[in-house]
Amino acid sequence: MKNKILKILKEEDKYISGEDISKALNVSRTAVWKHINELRNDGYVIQSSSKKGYRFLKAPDILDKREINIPKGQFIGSNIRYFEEIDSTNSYAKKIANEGCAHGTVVISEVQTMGRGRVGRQWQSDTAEGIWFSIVVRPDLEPENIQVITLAASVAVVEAIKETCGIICGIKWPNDIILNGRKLGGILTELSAEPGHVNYVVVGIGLNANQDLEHFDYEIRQKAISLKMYAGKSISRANLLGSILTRFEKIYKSILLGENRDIIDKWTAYSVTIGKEVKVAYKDMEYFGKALSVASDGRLIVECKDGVTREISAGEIQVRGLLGY
Ligand code: BTX
Repeated sequence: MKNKILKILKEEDKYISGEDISKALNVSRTAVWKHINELRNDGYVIQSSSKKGYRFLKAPDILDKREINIPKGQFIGSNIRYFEEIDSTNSYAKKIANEGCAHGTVVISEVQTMGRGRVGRQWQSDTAEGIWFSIVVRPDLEPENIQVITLAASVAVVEAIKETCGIICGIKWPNDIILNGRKLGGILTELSAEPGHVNYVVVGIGLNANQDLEHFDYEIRQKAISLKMYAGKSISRANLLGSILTRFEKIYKSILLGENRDIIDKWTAYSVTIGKEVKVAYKDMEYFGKALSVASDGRLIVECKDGVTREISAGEIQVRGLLGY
């Protein structure tokens, strides 16, 4: 009921009397008053006047589904699991994916206590000022073609940041979102597959939104950045998240139609890797070379100094630009 009241207040955008709300929802005025107080306890700012009734003023900065705009018919985010705190949204997403959760389910947490990066690295996400979430999809693709989904997610993120914040970011292959030469975000894609068949893919996205520099652990202070640090003001996390989900769905559908080339062209346009000198570290070997392009399955093509052109897959290899990012 309180969410129905919230919807009415938001749609009205001016004062509406308690009586009108109670009539619209067929509940008593006391019930309306009680639910409005609950909304206030949730952090919503609702003005009241004995003569005019109630007026919606401001939503709290939360990533609750009431604040994220999921257009009708969109499957990504039609099912949201929201937590104030969790160990890792990717770990939880994998658990519910194994239990059969719906395609397109999104797991969001305000805070992660054990946020994970790639290859066992940690992802600092101990504050509700970032955006930490995971998307579960069940694509009808061959397991070796999954890497393009990570590229698709980074394109969705960069385009959504451009749309909602007016900030242009870059992408460092395969999954770093870069702003001003620093790391703004990352993507951790985890896969459950059998030969020839993908059970599910969990796309975990972490983005620094409203942290100040002092918030970051000492070890990453030189390389991390948030949107607020760049823009000088806080951004709406809910708007940005809504935009990422909508864009991701659009790009995801085009991958299923086999339109990988479009995604890769977009990814290349934002890339800060292509055309650069890179160092590829694989097991105990190191190769130096130039990143030429991305193949249609998402592998990075590097022309190495030993004369061999190698196709590199993200899971197995780290690529470092020689001049920082
Ligand atoms: P990555 O392995 O590319 O990056 C991890 C490295 O980035 C760390 O070793 C550290 O140097 C640096 N780092 C850690 N935290 C931050 C931060 N907040 N900002 C900038 N740099 C940082 C990137 O892995 C993939 C990260 C995915 C995170 C999401 S959050 C939602 C989902 N759940 C989960 O556990 N992981 C994903």
